[in-house]
Amino acid sequence: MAIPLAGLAGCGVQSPLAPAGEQARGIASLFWLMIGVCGLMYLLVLVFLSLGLWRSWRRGRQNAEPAVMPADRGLNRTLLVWVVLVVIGLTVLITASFLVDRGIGQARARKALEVRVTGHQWWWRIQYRDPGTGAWIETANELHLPVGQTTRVTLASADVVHSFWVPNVAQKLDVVPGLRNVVDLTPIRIGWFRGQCAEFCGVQHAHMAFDVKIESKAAFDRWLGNQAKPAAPAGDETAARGLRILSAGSCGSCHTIRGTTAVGKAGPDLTHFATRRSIAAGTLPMSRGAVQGWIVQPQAIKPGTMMPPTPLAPADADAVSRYLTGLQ
Ligand code: HEC
Ligand SMILES: [Cu+2]
Repeated sequence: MAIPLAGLAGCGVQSPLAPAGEQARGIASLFWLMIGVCGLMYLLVLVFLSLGLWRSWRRGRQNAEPAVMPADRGLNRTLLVWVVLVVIGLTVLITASFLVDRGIGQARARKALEVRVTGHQWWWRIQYRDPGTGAWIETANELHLPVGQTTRVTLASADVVHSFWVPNVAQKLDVVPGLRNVVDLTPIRIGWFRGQCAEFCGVQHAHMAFDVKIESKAAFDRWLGNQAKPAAPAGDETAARGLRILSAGSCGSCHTIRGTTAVGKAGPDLTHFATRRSIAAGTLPMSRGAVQGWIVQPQAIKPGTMMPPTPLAPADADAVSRYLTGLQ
């Protein structure tokens, strides 16, 4: 029932009305219940209002006196029915909202996959706890979730207040400096979705999105296993030259590419950059041309971003993009 409406709104991949998570499903059912109860009350008010207007209009035409007496028993009875209706409606809403909240809280008791997400102006650092070794595996701007299993996300901020929200999967939660907030995500449907920072955090707030992939447990394990590995070696001579340019330049002071000399922490981990679907927190689709444009002129694509422009000769930008798009 909910899904076609969300489809009409044209935003199925970033919509709380097209649930792909246990938590979002509860919230969506609460939404429809509220629409139902409040819509019914609204209709009732309109019906009685029209009736009243119509009666007074008719009376005006007949030049009759107002028919309502101060001690009108009918009026008292109607008011009583109305009060009872309002109380029942509010009780239904309060009970439902309490139950949905309890339902969302239940996931906290389950064993879960641990993920840390850190909000930065204007991108997301994402770290997975390796279930085998307990080590943290770092990536950025793309969250993978195994379907049918709870993932517990601990939120932190490196600078200002952000808000972590994957509308299709769960409720939104603020990302506050100095505070560790925790949200549980239990996906129920496979697919690509979109998360978005939901708290204004500076000029590029709108470009602080992330891709979310819900996949089977096997596909997720494969993905995580690959993310845990060091970077792939350069595939050809151009890529090797790209790696040399990258290592000689400033890139490595801000970015980590595990297995190379790049160990910076100020920007996204690029070890498996090419496995991502988009560039710069959902701003550009992943392609060689977009990577080149981003490296040379990030300020033109995302004005104010914390990455400085790097003046590279076209052939050098081409080589660097060749290397980066080979980082599977
Ligand atoms: C001063 C630190 C700094 C330097 C130097 C720097 N970057 Fe960045 N880089 C960043 C930050 C911060 C971001 C995230 C920007 C955003 O999305 O708003 C970023 C984003 C990126 C991305 C997109 C990553 C993603 O996950 O979408 C790529 C690719 C990249 N940088 C490559 C480079 C290369 C290549 C160089 C060297 C030519 C370089 N960077 C130099 C800080 C830096
Ligand atoms: Cu933000």
